[in-house]
Amino acid sequence: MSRASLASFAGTASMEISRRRRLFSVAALVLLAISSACSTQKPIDAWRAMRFGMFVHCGPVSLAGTEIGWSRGKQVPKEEYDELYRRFDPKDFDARSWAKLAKDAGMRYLVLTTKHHDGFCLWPSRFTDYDIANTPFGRDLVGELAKACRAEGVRFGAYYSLCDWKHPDYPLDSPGGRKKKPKPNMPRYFEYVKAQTAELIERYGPLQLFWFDGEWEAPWTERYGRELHAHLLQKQASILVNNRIGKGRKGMEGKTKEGTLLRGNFDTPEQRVGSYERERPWETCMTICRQWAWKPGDRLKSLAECIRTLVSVIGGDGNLLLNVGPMPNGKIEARQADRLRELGAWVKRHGKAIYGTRGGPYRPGPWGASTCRGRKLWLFVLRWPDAGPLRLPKLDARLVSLRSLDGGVRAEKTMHGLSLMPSTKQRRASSTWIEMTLDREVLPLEPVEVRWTSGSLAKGGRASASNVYER
Ligand code: FHN
Repeated sequence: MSRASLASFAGTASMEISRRRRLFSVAALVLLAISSACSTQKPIDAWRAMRFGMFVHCGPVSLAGTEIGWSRGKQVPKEEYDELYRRFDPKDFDARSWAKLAKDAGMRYLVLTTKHHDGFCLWPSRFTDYDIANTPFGRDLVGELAKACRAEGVRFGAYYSLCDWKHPDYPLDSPGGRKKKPKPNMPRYFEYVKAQTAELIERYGPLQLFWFDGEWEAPWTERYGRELHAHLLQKQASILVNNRIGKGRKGMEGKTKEGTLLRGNFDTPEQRVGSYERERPWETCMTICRQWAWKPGDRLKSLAECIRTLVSVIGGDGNLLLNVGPMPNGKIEARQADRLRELGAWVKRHGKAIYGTRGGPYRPGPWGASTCRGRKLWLFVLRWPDAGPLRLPKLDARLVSLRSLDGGVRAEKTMHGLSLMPSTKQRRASSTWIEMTLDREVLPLEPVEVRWTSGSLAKGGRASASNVYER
């Protein structure tokens, strides 16, 4: 190669190197910006963006196949229930497989019952002998699962019951406290709660959250809640807590109204889809079967039920915490695991319309639900009218484009908004996914009801006024 061409080759090469260096530094700056944006995201916003988690109700009660806590002194005599731990040996427990199942299900966080109302502790606690260290299993189930979740990139949270029907210092010995303990000492029990929750953070933290429960019973007070919250924030400033740390939760609707009572970071509707709410974070907790803990032959929710629940919850701007109850051998029952993997495949396909989205602006209803992010708006049509189109009311925005990602839908702009007409085949589909692009950010738009007429007129049934779906 001549000197001249060598020089020009070298010149080109050095230009190429500096071009790559420039590209690399731009890429590095972009990554830095993304990572700093993520790291500056508030914990509650990061949690809400995850939208979907796994709840796990686990304990020696799985040997009886009855409900955790609640069956103590009912289906299972207290003395027998309190001795189950001596036989508790989940030999096939594999923390990594639980964490991987959560991930395969599309669940971005996992909440484990570290201590339920029965008082048994799934970790070797310095403050009690009624714990996993004193079972044939002997291993630190909480520690192994926290580690496995970290390895799988699944955030880990601890369910902890504030009531404890076994602990001698907690005044009540059963739901509603039919009988009192002989020498209760609630102030000392409160110290035990503080010590154990601090122990869970120190041993397994940083935890994403504490999922408190059992607050409804008389011995727990707002004052205890406030003191416990301050105590935990001192241990871990980023810790999230649900509204059950205080006394304001209204039943299974799970909301703590704005006011003087301690609300924690999110509300907790239980075994139901929470009402549409975008101001206050909330999470529906629900069983994939009927029982929270393991029950042989329990009824398992269908895939369609799981999808409808997930869509309706995130469409209402909530998170879904879907519960499994592991078997006494430590495995999650194959049919529950299969259902979760089926659900995971659906979630994976629809992920861009789930993770990091907000609910609305079309409010959820029998028709389905919607989510949004930026100028994108996604519809999940879960049930078309029996005949005719689904009519969507006007939004205060211009529709730039619409794509039916499952096909089979014809869209028409009308003076009232949008008319979506499915093909015969699509009308029977369990879910139809449609992506819309608007001319502006979607989140600020005023939410609207979708007037959904089941089309019973088509069957000559009684005239059904259009059903505005009230949550
Ligand atoms: O009594 C518990 C029940 O066992 C379960 O843990 C649910 C989950 O949130 N919470 C309580 C019932 O409200």
